[in-house]
Amino acid sequence: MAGDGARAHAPSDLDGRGLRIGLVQARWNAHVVDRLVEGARRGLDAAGVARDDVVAVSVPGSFEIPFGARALATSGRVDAVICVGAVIRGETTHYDIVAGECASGVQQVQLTTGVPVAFGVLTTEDEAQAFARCEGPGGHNVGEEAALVAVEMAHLAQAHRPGSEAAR
Ligand code: DLZ
Repeated sequence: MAGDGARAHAPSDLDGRGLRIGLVQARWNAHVVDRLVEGARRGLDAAGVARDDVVAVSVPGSFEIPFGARALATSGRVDAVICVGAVIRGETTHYDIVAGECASGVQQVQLTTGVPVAFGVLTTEDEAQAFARCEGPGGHNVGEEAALVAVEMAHLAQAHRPGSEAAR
């Protein structure tokens, strides 16, 4: 299991003001996912993203997350998308399919649309592992981390957009 030292800490000067962020939330394992959403919103608040600039949608399960992410990414309404969901092996007979399709679908969406998509989807052996990754303020919360990733990558995408200073 990855310790704290293995996590990619976000730059301390992340500034999300003016960014529009999509949030895709799966309804399966809502007791876990709701905590990831809280974490994601905490991260966005901390980065200065305005609450009105967050476009949230829910989808039935993690298998549908890539479709939700693509809908937002191609809408022209967001600079980046955060996905949150929880696939728990103990409760999911086709865990590998749901988790694998979700992850590769999300990657495909960001690479084909050019809109960054942060992967805040838990894939764990059991519920205890899931709860350890969606803690409250000050604790480890993958949703919060994904929010900061979305802000960082939105800036990267903007900086390298054709016609931008860095793209010349
Ligand atoms: C069907 C299913 C199962 C068994 N387990 C999970 C899960 O642990 N986490 C999750 O997000 N979704 C699960 N799903 C639902 C699928 O993601 C999907 O919604 C259905 O297969 C319908 O396409």
